[in-house]
Amino acid sequence: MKDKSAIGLIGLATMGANLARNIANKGFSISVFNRTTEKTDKFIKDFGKESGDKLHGSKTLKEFVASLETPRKIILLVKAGKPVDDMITELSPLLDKNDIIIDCGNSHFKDTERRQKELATRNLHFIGCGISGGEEGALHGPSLMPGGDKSAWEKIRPIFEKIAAKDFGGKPCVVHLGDFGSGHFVKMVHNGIEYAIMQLLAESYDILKNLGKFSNPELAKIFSGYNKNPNLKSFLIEITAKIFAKKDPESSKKDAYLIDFIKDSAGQKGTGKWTTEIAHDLGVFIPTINAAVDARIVSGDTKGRQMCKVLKLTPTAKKLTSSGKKNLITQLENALELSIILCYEQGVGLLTQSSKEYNWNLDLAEITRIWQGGCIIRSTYLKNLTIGLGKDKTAATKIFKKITNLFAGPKQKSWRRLLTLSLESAIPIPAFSASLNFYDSYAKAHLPQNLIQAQRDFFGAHGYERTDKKGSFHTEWD
Ligand code: NBP
Repeated sequence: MKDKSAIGLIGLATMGANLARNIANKGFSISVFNRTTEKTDKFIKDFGKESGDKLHGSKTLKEFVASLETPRKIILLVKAGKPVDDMITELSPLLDKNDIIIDCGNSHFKDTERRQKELATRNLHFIGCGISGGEEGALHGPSLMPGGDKSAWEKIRPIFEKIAAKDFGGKPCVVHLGDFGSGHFVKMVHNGIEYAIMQLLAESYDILKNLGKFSNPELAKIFSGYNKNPNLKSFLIEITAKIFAKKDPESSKKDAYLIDFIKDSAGQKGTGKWTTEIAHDLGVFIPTINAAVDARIVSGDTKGRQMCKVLKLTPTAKKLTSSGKKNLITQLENALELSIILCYEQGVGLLTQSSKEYNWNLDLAEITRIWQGGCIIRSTYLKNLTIGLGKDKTAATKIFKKITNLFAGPKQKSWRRLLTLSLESAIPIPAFSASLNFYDSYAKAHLPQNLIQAQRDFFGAHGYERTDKKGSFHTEWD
């Protein structure tokens, strides 16, 4: 290797390998290293020639570090948690003042803050950068959510802006979000929203399949139709339609669809759980995200579900007529539209509160803008949200009115009707119910928590506030 590489990357699993190829394909020279050397060798054998001579493999960390331009810029894409700390411990003694480590894994934002502070004591810069888009995004253009050291960001900016996806206006889906763990926090909230939308789509599938009795090819058509609605058009609905059309490659039967052979217990890695934990800590109401995390938990409780097979279900819904089936498709589209809008709303609520709590000064319009391309929750609705959260107050008010009107109209009626029908059919709809509860809780002038306050004062003398006078009051209730 004659010249030193512009950037380095450690961790050649799905994300790292594809991001390294993306960087090289965009014309930047990059050195790569992986703990297991065979993976590096295979990667260089498979893709070393893909972008001319831009990709270089290193067998040792020392060789890797020596191959980089200074200040060195090193992306980590290793498993989140202890592997990130282990890697930093091994790597940092080999680095020089002002070198930059960028953790692009799904790290917890508090770990990112700790790592940035520790490395700063050794004059090393640290950036915690969320990445979304899966393997395809990493290869062709992900949404990147960096937070941390601003001066270090300026040094990696030209590369990151080139490799990122583009928003609807053609700008790169990357921007420096704030200090410390802000980037990883924004990625965590992105994943929370992703959990909620995926759960709403899973419930839609259950309703259409078990209440509407639609076949897989019909489901593919229905979801493709939903994807024409400008408020629903999104990556997740697009792939959902494709999933129902996929034949089972293992089956000899011609009309066997893969979806019917997949176990019904979903996994989770932690970002969803972290989102619910932090929302409770900060006192932010994100019921659809919470419901989605719970739904994955119950789906994974295969033992408990097996034991509960003795429980009897007594659905009361009638079989749908053909016009009932047609109505169901529309009712579901309306319910999905409103419920998904509220998933984004809950995420934005959590970001707003975290920004205040941690002094990040997050630009919400910019966050929703960088989610417009490359990431898993990309959708055309985000265009509205970016305007609604932007600095042009007239445009924001117009969008806000448009969205509020959407909720006030007949779509709300069909949302309620759909939920009733699903409950009467014994179809669990935790995310749909949570979304409607979110709406009703904010829209209602009075909540019944006056009773909770009275109960707390009754048994614990906690006091209560009155609606007609200022101050705290206590009553001897008994
Ligand atoms: P994984 O999360 O599966 O991690 C595998 C990589 O970590 C391999 O390169 C492995 O090296 C390395 N590694 C491990 Br495990 N322990 C290590 C250690 N102690 N020291 C050094 N290297 C170690 O890979 P991934 O799915 O590509 O994800 C990478 C990061 O990106 C994760 O934080 C993930 O949560 C995040 N992310 C993933 C996706 C996705 O769609 N997969 C999307 C967005 C973000 P080895 O080859 O020697 O075992």
